[in-house]
Amino acid sequence: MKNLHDRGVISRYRQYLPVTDATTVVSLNEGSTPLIYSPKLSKLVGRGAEVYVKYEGLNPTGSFKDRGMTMAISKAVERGAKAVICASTGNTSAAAAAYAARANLACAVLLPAGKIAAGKLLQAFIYGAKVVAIRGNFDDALRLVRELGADGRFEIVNSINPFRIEGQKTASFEIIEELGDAPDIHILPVGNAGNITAYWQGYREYHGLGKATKRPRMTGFQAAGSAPIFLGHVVDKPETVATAIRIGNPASWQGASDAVKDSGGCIDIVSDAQILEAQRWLAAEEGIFVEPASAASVAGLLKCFSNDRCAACPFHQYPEGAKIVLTVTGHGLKDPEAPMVHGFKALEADATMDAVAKVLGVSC
Ligand code: AN7
Repeated sequence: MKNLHDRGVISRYRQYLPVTDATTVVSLNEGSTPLIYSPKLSKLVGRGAEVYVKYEGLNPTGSFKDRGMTMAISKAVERGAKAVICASTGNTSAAAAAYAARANLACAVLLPAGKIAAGKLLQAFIYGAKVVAIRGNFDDALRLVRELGADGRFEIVNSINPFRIEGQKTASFEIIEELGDAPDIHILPVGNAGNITAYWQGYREYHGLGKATKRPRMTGFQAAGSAPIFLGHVVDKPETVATAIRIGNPASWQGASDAVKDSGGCIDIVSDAQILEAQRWLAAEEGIFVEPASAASVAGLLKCFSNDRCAACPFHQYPEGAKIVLTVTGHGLKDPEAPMVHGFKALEADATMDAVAKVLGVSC
């Protein structure tokens, strides 16, 4: 039978992942996402720099979570699990529900009530998960998931499951293969901090194998109202328009701190206004539509070239011709509401050439 999984991250990177012949691969052909050159961001950085956007919104469920979920669900099947569970700000639940559906596993998702973008909530429903809206935030939901998963009835597929991190590190492999080396600086949004931990692991592994001559400075951006790592303390009531990263007590806090410290990077913050403006800018200037949390990467890079950059900003000193990669983690269509702050409105016209020409400001 044709191997339907021959394009997923497990089949592509099998030798670097903890899978065996006993692992039944559950895949939707995730990964291999485009690394898109950004002329305008490259110009902003100057000095011959090349800036690339790793467009993770083009994964099967529209976010980077699919890379980790193919691993977590494949391993859950291998271990004989019958049901999986996760807490989520939306994207993890979408991915868990999809991969669980494919593997015939039951899936329960605990979501902060009223704080999930419309597209993500719809995904959990349509893929057939049991959706529980928690009267609390993501951190409350994750605490409950840890308790519910403790006795083995459910396999936890949050990023506290180490297989998730293993799968997500494959994004670094792809970047190194595509650029021929690691970039100098890598920028990404930070919420529960699993992804920055995973990228750093991937970069270290490929560097250790001689596939890269260097490792990038890992630079993470949190939303200003949900910035526990930046502030150095838990945030009890996290708030941000970027609901995906509305997290006050990240599970992989230590991993993020290590990545930043070991790589000479930093964790900084961007405001909701900066996030929404960067989201619009990336769509309107480069044709790349990402969700608000993902735009934190772009807002972060723009901040690095403003008067407001942080003391540890890697752009205080960077080499000529530097290569910079920004991960944009999720697709813009997941959250059709947040960008409407811009007040987009159609021009209206009667169905005549004259009327259309008039609103377009052209003559016919
Ligand atoms: C689009 O889905 O935590 O720092 O439960 O959906 O690895 O948490 C999502 C996180 C960035 C932050 N961008 O990544 C969840 C969840 C998007 C996201 C992040 C998330 P981590």
